[in-house]
Amino acid sequence: MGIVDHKLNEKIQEFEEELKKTKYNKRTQGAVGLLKAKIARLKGEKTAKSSKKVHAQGWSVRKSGDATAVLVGFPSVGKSTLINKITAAESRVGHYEFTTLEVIPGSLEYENVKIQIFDVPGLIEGASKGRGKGREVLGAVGVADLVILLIDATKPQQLEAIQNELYEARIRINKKKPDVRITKKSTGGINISSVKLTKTTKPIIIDVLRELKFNNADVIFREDIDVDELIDVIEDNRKYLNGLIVVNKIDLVSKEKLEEIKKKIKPDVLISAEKSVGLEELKKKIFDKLDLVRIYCKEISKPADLRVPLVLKGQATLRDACLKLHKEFITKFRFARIWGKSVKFDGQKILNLKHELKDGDIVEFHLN
Ligand SMILES: Nc1nc2c(ncn2[C@@H]2O[C@H](COP(=O)(O)OP(=O)(O)OP(=O)(O)O)[C@@H](O)[C@H]2O)c(=O)[nH]1
Ligand SMILES: [Mg+2]
Repeated sequence: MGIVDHKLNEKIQEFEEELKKTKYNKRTQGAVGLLKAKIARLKGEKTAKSSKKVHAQGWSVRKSGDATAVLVGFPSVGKSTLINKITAAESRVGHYEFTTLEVIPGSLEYENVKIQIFDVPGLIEGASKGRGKGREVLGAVGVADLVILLIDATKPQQLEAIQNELYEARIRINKKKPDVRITKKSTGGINISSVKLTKTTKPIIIDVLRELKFNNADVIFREDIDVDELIDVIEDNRKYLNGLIVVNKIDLVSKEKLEEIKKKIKPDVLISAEKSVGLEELKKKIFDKLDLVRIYCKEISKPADLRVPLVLKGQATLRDACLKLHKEFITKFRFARIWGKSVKFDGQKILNLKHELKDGDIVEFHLN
């Protein structure tokens, strides 16, 4: 570590300690906001310095299939046991920690969709600062569409620790990107137009923007956000990913303990990978949470093959479908006839490529 890195780290630590000591209330919220902005700025400087290094150490992870999920959890929570059960992967399982040392991909076929699943080494506290294989694991998490947070039923406190590491690694789980637009300008100061703000104030926003080198900007808040979310928007390098909270090894705890866990961390699914309990429910939840749109293409006056969907993600349009099929489809597109939930009646003619498709739609393309 160079001398500059060292100084940066010291400064960051100093501010973080001050932040911890400061009680949050109306009177201190301005100081808290500014401290958070300062920490964000210093961390940004640090990353800019080390990003080259990190890149060279990263694994190359090849994505395949229709969507990718990654299993994240502390060492020995049963990630490899689980991937071996729900995919054809053969990842080593051990009773000791750090059995898995690289990314092991597996493939889960569900409802005619191919879901790639990554088994990765265990994450530990400090991972976001590079401890263990932290940076590499978090890098693999960043390319996934879904993060499966695997927690050991005998150690439910693991959830908070993992969420912290992901947060520090700029990954936001089950959150939408805030609807705030910042446009940088060369002069004119800071102009804010906004809905009613209840979690912060305009003077604080201005302080934070200035600290992060936005001295002239138009800022439009279309939703009520707090200072942390504001910093996320300003820095514009956060990843917003879907997440599932899964508790494993439920065979090791009593019914009462399990009820306690349910109340405390509100998991999406409870499983025992080793005893094959809850695995079908888990597969369904993975599929649902990926929010995929399956489209079935048909040729004119022929039925569609309902076994082979074209799989799109999230809010997919006809344009997205064209792009996935062949780039020429965009220029040659005349209209489509659609059967399914996205249209009012069967075989409706759609001319607009921006038309949003729904899961299960059957699409007949008419091209030039
Ligand atoms: N009782 C019980 N043991 C389990 C369960 N799932 C996994 N194990 C055991 O937990 C230990 C660790 O399992 P692994 O699958 O290697 O864990 P991992 O998360 O891949 O660990 P690392 O690769 O080291 O991060 C093994 O001894 C497994 O047999 C479960 O559902 N119940
Ligand atoms: Mg493993």
